[in-house]
Amino acid sequence: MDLGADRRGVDMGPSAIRYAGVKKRLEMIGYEVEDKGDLKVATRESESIVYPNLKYLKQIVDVNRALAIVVEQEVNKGRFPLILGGDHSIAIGTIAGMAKRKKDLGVIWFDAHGDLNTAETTPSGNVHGMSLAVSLGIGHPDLTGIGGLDPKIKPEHVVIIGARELDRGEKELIKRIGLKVFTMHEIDRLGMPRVMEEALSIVGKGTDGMHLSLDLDGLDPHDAPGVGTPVIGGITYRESHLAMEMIAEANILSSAEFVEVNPILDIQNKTAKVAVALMSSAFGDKLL
Ligand code: 5AB
Ligand code: MN
Ligand code: MN
Ligand code: MN
Repeated sequence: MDLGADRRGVDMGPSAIRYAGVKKRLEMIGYEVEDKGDLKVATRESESIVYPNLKYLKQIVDVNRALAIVVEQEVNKGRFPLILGGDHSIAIGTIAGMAKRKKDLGVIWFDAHGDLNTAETTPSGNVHGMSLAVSLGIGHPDLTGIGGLDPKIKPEHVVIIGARELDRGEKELIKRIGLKVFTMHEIDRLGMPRVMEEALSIVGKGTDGMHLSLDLDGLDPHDAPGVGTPVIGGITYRESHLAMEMIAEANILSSAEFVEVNPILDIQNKTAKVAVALMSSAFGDKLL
């Protein structure tokens, strides 16, 4: 889906990731992979914007309701849900589905952005900049109500990694609810190993599972050029690999999504290939 963003093209992200060989790569390291195909998404050209500060609200709600149901069903079968995006608004459905089974879900939000806006604070009206707030129970009731009325995750179980472009309202919210954010500043100062140690200890404390929500724009645009909202000064390819390897070692991952891959802006499918490489590390692939 790309209805949650202004820039067109992330709806083709899942195709690009499939083309980059995600299934084969995961099978190579020993997983049995079932591709459930794409969810049905309304066509932008046949829809119109009703609320300028919540663009395509209804269409996004529909997709995320459907997503939450599939995610829950797959977890109930004992499977690991891996969601490919698509704009980041799909995290709403993924996390709502997981929350049905995990009452204390930890979340690593790997992103240049906070995705903590609401209809009141958004500078763009784009729902992909609101999905973390929604999962925390903050935002429009049509969004926060997906998969039940309760907040799906608690602030003390969430960390953001890679932030370098936060809006004013997002900064205020972070302070108000006490969210742990490892900005690029902390990554520069502490280094990725320390940041991941601290992050994993937070998301592993008092939790019954962990979700990785990886927005490819968390990486530096040099390494991941095919994203809708690039921000310079990001996490390197090697640092992001280390982060994934440390996630694999922690052995607490229970779901993951890789989002915001934009093939239109990409260079020879590089960003989709990076996404697949990171997935394989997060799933335990080792160099030796
Ligand atoms: B993404 C911005 N904060 O709300 C907004 O790519 C950008 O899922 C949001 O992280 C970027 O429109 C959303 C300016
Ligand atoms: Mn982002
Ligand atoms: Mn807890
Ligand atoms: Mn995002």
